[in-house]
Amino acid sequence: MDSRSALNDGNKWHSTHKIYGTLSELHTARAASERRMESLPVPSVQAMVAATGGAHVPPRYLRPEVAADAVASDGEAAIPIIDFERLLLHHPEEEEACRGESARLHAACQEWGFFQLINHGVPDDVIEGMKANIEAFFGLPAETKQQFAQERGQLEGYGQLFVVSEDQKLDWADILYLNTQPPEHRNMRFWPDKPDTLRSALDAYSAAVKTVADRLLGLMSISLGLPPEGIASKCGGGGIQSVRMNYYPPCAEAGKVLGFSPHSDADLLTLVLQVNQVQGLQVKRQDGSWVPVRPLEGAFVVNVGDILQIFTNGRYRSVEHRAVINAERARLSVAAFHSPSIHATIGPLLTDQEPMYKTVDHQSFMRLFFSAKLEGKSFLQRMKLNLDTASATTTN
Ligand SMILES: O=C(O)CCC(=O)C(=O)O
Repeated sequence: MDSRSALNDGNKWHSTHKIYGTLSELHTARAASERRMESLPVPSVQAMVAATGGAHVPPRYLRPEVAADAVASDGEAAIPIIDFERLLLHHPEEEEACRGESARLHAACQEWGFFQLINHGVPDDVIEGMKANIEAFFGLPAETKQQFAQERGQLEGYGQLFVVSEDQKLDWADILYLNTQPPEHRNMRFWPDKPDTLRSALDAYSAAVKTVADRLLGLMSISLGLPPEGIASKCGGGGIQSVRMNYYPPCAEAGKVLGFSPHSDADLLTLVLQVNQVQGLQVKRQDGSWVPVRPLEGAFVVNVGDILQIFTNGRYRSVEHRAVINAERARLSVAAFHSPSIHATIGPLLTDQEPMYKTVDHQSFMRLFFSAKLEGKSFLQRMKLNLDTASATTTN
């Protein structure tokens, strides 16, 4: 997930037609692009649960297919754990430890697309400040939260994302979605001033997390055989960040709903903070089963996004994930999405193999992403080149 206030500048068609493969792709892309980037308004799930006690689940939230999914049991499989401090070791006698950790990071991005990052250096008070403020925000009365509700034609604010039709199934969650970095991309209209420390807590948190993401991208560049600034140099100067704060209320029929539909993230790199240690995030394995993430206290869950998969021409994997619901306890998480500037071009930057993906401008990429409902990795599929016709139809 990712949005840019810079994208919300009306419904202009940008001159990207050269980079789409076929006429029908061009028409599909144009139709998506001309749609407004917005999500249809839906009721607050938290308010619904408060009113009904959560015993009744309206049909729009029921997902009977979830019951048949295979979920790995405790101890069966786990996403790798990466130690950030070890990645940064630089004394000669520490070289081996550093090299070993870098190899583990590279393997995690290729095999899992996910890892937990420990010893990341973001101060405890910054993390605790973020957690306390977001818990306090979702604890406010419904009418107070509504003061920061999304408005038609844009994505930021309190509400939901990816709701594009009246009959689509809905996620059992409420969110607060904001552009956070650089500061000039912020729309303070949607930044809650209640609790009164939320703005400063999010400001400190978003800056600290962006620093970690940028350093990880530098280390990944080296692992990929690029100069340290290899990925950053394709980001159009600094890159951008948005933050999605998720509140998943408990549900008496937890096994029949989903907090977050299966999806992959559109960005380069996502860093997720598990706010209250209630388990819920699950990662899809190649055999189709789901592996629950058991959050480590103080760690970030990091995942590769679609843009990094495209940049690395498929070497790093953007993996499908979802959030399930707890029957008794609310769950909260804070996901920070890191993307290139909106003026960047999205396409493979590793050139030692034939390109597997189209090259498009970031603005068109995001419009396509936000104008459809979440459906696993179907969005990334649409970015794939048909290699048989690639040379005739693209400018890669
Ligand atoms: O709630 C979570 O742990 C995951 C959230 C997520 O996937 C997202 O916000 O993109």
